[in-house]
Amino acid sequence: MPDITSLDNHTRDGESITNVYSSSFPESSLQDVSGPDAIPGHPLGVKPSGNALLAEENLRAAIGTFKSLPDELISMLLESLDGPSLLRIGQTCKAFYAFTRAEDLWKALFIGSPPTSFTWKGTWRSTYLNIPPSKAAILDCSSLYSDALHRPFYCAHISLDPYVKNIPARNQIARLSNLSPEEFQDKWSDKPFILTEPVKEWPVYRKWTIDSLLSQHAETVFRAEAVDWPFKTYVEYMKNNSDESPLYLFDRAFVPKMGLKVGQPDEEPEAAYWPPPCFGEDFFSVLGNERPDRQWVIIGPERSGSTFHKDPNATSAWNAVIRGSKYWIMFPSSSKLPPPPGVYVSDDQSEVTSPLSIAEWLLGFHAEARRTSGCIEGICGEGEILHVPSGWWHLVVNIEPAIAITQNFIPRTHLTAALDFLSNKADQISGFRKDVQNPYERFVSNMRETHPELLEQALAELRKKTEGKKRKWDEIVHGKTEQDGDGDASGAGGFSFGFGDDGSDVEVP
Ligand SMILES: O=C(O)CCC(=O)C(=O)O
Ligand SMILES: [Fe+2]
Repeated sequence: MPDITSLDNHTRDGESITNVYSSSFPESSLQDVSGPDAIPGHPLGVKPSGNALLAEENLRAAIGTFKSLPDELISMLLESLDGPSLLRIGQTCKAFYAFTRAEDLWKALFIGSPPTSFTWKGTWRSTYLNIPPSKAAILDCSSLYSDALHRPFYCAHISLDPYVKNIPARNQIARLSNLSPEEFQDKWSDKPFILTEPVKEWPVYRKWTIDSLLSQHAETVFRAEAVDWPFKTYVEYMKNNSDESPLYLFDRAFVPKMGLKVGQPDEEPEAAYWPPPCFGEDFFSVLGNERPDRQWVIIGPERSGSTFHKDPNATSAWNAVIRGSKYWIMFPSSSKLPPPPGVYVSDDQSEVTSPLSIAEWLLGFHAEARRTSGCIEGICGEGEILHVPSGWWHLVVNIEPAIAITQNFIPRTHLTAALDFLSNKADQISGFRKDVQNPYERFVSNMRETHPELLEQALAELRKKTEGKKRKWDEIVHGKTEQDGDGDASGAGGFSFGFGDDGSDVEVP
């Protein structure tokens, strides 16, 4: 880590400022600045851009030639600087000081060259520069007006209540005490639901708290997005950060790392937890130790969570909350349905683009999503487990600090979807070890040995689906070509035609 502390030797001279929100946030999202959920003033006093209209002074005037660039571009240019350069440019004027205080810049520097040993100090900047929090300068930048600088701070402090409360009855996720394997297979494998009983039987439900994990695993290194930190460091981070998108601990190797035993209690008396029997078999287990990643421990502070995605390899999943609670918002998907509001998908569905943070999505799209048909919402509380059916979109946010275990699986009813994915979306397959070549062929060959009849049924279903889509394609292409009267249905003349939907489940030749 560079020794650049001396460049940050300013004195604290900020004061708390009541914010006036610009028109870039929807009115419904404005917070009552005097209520219990009041958003604190920006630490440097930066205000939203709209305030510049009536301001007498504007610190931006001092940035010279850079004045002609939008704030977002200035921030992007700063991303190419190293720590000492950021500190130097931050000393040229208050406006650049505020720009160079953006936490994302320091987070990227930290992740790009992680120090071998460090103590979390409440911000990425203080941690990277190794500055005691009391020594970090706070200049008064209250005459600087920038949505780009203010928005991440605002998003890190909005109350989640308006989004997670008052869920309309029509959207409420089903809540059941438990299910039998038959009920799951016959009625529930395509629907999200919450079970309130099974997790309460697990030893980890009785034993795990952040403190109990800390006492046993303080030095155990877990993966949290791009970093591998000892648990004690992650807990320091969890308890003291103001990130818009808090770093999320998501570790797929927690079972061996924590020395856990997993299995049904009649077979494994020392099991720490077991998949609820209602979910039935997981056909990926035919791959033995060549199966893709399947289970994760997930730990994060309030506001951490997962932006919209579908689970890998067309698997279904369960997600069990051991401590805390999670708000879920989910949508079914099909080639005929658009993705959820504010989510954009490439034609082959390989790339999903949604606003950068969960808070920004909630501010901008939640109201529309709640009105959209198919929307399912719910809160999965401590000791409850939620089912995510194969192919469903979901966004999840922790309403309080949470510990969860999740597991992905292929149930009988989604075997065809998994075969379809593995054979037709080979470029999107994920979670397999690099040395596992051609997962589709391996899966089919192991299924043929262990479950030949089921495999034949699923492959026949897949062929039927593929032929149906091909027929539809031919009808549309031929119909269009005949109507156009050019007489050439081969398409060789450069005529190209798309369904215009978000991508079919089966590639059409
Ligand atoms: O608990 C969460 O954040 C949800 C995790 C999730 O969706 C996943 O593991 O796929
Ligand atoms: Fe997921």
